[in-house]
Amino acid sequence: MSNITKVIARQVFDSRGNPTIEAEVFCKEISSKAICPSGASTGTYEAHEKRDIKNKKYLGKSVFSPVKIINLKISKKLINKNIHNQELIDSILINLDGTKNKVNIGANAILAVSMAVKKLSSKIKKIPLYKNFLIKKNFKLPYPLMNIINGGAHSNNKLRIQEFMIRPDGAKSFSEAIRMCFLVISNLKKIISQKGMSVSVGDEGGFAPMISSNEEALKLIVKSIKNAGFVNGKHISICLDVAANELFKNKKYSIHSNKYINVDRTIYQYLKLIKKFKIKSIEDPFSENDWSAWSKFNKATKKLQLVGDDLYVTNLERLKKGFLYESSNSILIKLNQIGTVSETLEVIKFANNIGYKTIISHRSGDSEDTFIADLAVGTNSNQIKTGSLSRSERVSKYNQLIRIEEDLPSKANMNKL
Ligand code: 2PG
Ligand code: MG
Repeated sequence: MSNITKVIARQVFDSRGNPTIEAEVFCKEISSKAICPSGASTGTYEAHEKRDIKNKKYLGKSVFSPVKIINLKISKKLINKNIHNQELIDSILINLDGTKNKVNIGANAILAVSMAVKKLSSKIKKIPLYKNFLIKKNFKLPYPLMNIINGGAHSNNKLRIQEFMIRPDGAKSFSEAIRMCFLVISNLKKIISQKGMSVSVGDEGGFAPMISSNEEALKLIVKSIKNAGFVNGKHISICLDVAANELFKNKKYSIHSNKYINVDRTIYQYLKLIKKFKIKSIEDPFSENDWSAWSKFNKATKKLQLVGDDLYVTNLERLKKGFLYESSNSILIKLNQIGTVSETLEVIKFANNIGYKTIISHRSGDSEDTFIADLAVGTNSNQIKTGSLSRSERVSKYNQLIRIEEDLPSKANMNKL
């Protein structure tokens, strides 16, 4: 009953309308499916996303070749393997590929299968997915980091910072956290439309008004927090993802304006912004290879949550380096940056051991798959970043967390920030 009998895959589409992979794993007539997400502002050290670059019919974006690899090669290797033995299955997938960055089979093919295996294992055990990870009891819910203004590579406005987020620090339950975000977002929508700007949304569901200054975006958020009846920095905190890889040239950064300035001046500008807008968390303030800038900034900002995304790419070796250099105090976790569930869990365990916070994250190209909601609860992660309260591929993760909250015994169950 718990041995794999079949693995199949198909090309489906993500929230940006690009092709992606859905894998389906079977134990006799029972099956589970999983869809691989895809990023836009990707780190250089991420595992490889395999596409049919020569197939002009889909502008080089189709995934028929990795789908074929699943149908023909992976399926053969996994038949008769015990569905509950995730580590063995993941190591078979890793070895079948045989490269460091999973360039042969593609991390997208491997991950879709790896997640489907995890899902089917919990289905056969008849337990919810969140109970099939690291934590076995005393489950807590993560704080949502909601990206309410989209810029950078996720929109076509001129905002340099990619994500302007809110985190409802004052919430005592997950449903209360969502209510607080809902109120801020509703007020933000009102303010933006009163200014005569469009309230259409970017890739992650946040508004993407045609503004160009970071400060202008931050002022809109501060006002919407106030209009919602909350205090910025107390009930709601402002958090950023700069995605600085995109704003880096010749050792200089163009984060605060379109002028490129050096690291020291960039840090000085950050410190001013943090103070003025009570910013609590910044992700990727510097580029993925600028380790010394990260360490300098970490020393200069003791209380700030400093999050490595493109810096670590959910990779154990890079996290160890960051720990050595004291580069940050938190790590963003994205399954498809590394490519298997087991490797992701290993990185989370290591982060826990060194006292780093873990933030589970979506990708800007995502799907109806809600795997990461369960992953956040099952690994006791403090936070989850999965866009705004719009676009179903974002809201589906929040809705899944609402269901998990209902499933848990007590309502006062938020994780510690
Ligand atoms: C990020 C992510 C998700 P992308 O930079 O953190 O918000 O974006 O998936 O485009 O890398
Ligand atoms: Mg990021």
